[in-house]
Amino acid sequence: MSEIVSEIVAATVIVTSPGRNYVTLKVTTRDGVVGWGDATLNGRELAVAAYLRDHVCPLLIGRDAHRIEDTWQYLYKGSYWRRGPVTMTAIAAVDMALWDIKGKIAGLPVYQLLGGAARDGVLVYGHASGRDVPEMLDDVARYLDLGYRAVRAQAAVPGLEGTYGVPEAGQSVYEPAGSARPQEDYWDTERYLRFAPDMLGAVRERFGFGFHLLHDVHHRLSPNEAGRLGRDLEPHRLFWMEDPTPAEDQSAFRILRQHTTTPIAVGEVFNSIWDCQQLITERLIDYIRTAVSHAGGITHLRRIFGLAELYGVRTGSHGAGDLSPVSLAAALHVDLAVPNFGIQEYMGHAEPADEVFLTSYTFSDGYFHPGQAPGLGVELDEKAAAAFPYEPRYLPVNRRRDGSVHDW
Ligand code: CS2
Ligand code: MG
Repeated sequence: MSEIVSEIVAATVIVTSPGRNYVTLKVTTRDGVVGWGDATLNGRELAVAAYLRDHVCPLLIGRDAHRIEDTWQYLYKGSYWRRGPVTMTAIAAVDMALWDIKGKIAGLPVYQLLGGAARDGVLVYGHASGRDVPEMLDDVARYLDLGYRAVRAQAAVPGLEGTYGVPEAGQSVYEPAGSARPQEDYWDTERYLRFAPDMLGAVRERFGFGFHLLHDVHHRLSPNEAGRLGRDLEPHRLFWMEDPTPAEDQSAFRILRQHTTTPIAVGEVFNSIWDCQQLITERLIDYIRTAVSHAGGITHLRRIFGLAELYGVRTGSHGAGDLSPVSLAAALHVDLAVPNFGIQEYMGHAEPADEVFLTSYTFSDGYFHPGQAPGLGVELDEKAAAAFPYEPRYLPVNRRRDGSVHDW
């Protein structure tokens, strides 16, 4: 039996809602070293909190915090019921916390444990949006003035209430999980397909081609409709068209890929390498967007990105506001170290979050850096967290004009 170098003596789950709900795992070793892991699954937060509290935390006590791979295998294979967003988000939180501890004990930022920096900074893209095209264009201008070199553009589709990606009036950061029961949005594909090319064309018309322009379709088209959109977007030279179709239908991308050269990015709803294996090995996508908090943590994300590198697929990690600052920090450490980095999403977090999560990452001239703090570089203030109790919040549901449910 191998010696326990750094014994885990406590593992607790903190649910807090500074601007939105977050679930955070705290792992403590006998020497008092604390590691943090993000366990937030938007709209299903308490499922992960319970999975951790009832089925994972008790099993961590007495384990060696240094044995990250063994713990990952123990939790993944030991549960028998593999994969899925709840299980893999729980495993991700443990994984992040153990990498945080390992870095703190070594006195090194986690990216140094992953092979060191492969680049000077992490290119990020911001979220420009508007309730109409002029408002969206002004928001793009704001991001460019802030020094962003890549901007995602989303605007409300005329005639559709509650278009994805557009904050409510007064919302500083778009928060889709805004109500105690799912808000019911109305969707019309034809309206969207007529509107999106002109909307994105207006961005190029006003600002030119000197920066990366991205757009999120958010899972809503058929492969043929997505091929039509991709072709209509080709003159606008997008950096990527994101989630054009429901991501789980991997073979559908063979159809889409034949219709357009607009780059494709998929993966934020995936939680394992098996969810994207076909997309990567058949080169059906250009960017893989798996998130450190939903795809098994740093350990599994490195496997996914390693497979992607073999096939010329670059990374484009999910970084929405419902991934906590702990996730953003973990993603930045991986982004800095991987050879096939593409871009990192940065949506930002609603103000009160910075009262709870004390971060070390920095932004300059369009690039983030995770910083030199040992571990992940984020600490959670438990006293501050206690001031923001959990509130039930659900993501919206999309319906077509005939009332049937569509992809949101
Ligand atoms: C979006 C996300 O950021 C994105 O690319 O797809 O905002 C997504 O809608 C949320 O993470 C869902 O919780
Ligand atoms: Mg998305």
